Parts: sequence; C-alpha cells; structure tokens
Amino acid sequence: MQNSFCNQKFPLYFSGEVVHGYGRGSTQLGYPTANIDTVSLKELKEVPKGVYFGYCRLNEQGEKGDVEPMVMSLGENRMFGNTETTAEVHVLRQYDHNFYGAHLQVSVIGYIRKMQMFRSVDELIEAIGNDIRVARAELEKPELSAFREDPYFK
Ligand code: RBF
Ligand code: MG
Repeated sequence: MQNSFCNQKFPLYFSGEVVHGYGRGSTQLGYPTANIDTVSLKELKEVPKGVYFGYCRLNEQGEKGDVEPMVMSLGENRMFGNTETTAEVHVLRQYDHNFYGAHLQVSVIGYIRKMQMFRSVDELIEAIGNDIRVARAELEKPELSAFREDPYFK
C-alpha cells in the first residue's frame, strides 16, 4: 500500500523501548506520548518526517498487551525548539500509568500530514485532536481492518 502524499511504503514496522521524553505530552498538551529509544530510531532514518497512524502493542514485563490504534509524530518538535528527531506514539486508549521501560511494537499504516510549526500550543493541540479523528476514520475503513490482525502482532 502506498499513500499519495508520502512515498513511504506501508505497513512500516519498528519496535523499541519506551524512554523518557520531555514530559510535555501529558502535562502541556493533554496527549501523552511514548517516546521510542534512539537505537530503534535508526531504522526510521529514511522515513519522511510527519504524522502517521496505525496500530501498536505495548509489552510490559514480558506480557503482551492488546493491539491498539495509535497516532505517531516523527520529527523535530520545532514548536518547542527541539532539534533532534524523535518518534512519539500516542496510544488511542486511556492508561493510568506510564510506559517507561516497556517494549512497544508499532505498525505504521498511513500518513496524515507534515510536521508543522504552529503559532501557538493551542493550535498544536487542536491539530493533534484532528489527527486523531483522521486516524480513527481511516482505521474504520473495511480495507484497513486486517491490519489489526497483522501476524506481526502474533
Ligand atoms: N510537534 C510539532 O512541533 N509540530 C507538529 O506538527 C506536531 N504534530 C504532532 C502530532 C501528533 C499526533 C503528536 C502525538 C505529536 C505531535 N507533535 C508535533 C509533537 C509534540 O510537540 C510532542 O509530542 C510534545 O512536545 C511532547 O514531546
Ligand atoms: Mg512523550
């Protein structure tokens, strides 16, 4: 499958350990993100920066979790003056704990938009809300339903 706005081939699989980020996602934005360790990021070097959607699974203490929908940002968080590339996954499910040290498997199945520089944090928050609506709508499409059952998650 290929997306018309982005020449990346999907699905794109990667996995890695959840590491500490800047701690802004949950506090400032209201959208907590699991940041993936930089070793795994090398696998993403050739992948265009941007906002993506797909599925992920969180494996904690060796226990496989459920496959959950997610949105992901890949790039520099220019809004906050960061210059290093990060991959951050926001899981579309409410959790009451953080994921530090957990192993996250990710299957990226589509591209949403480019990373942007917004005029305010409020505009970024609004954009993320919209990304989530786009992701949910895409993932409801029958032609994408098989990705939840991907053998990658078996
Ligand atoms: N940061 C940006 O600077 N520009 C963006 O367009 C942007 N889009 C994002 C979209 C999603 C779905 C998510 C989860 C994050 C996005 N971020 C973006 C990253 C955001 O700045 C980051 O998660 C927080 O600063 C916490 O590190
Ligand atoms: Mg984070």
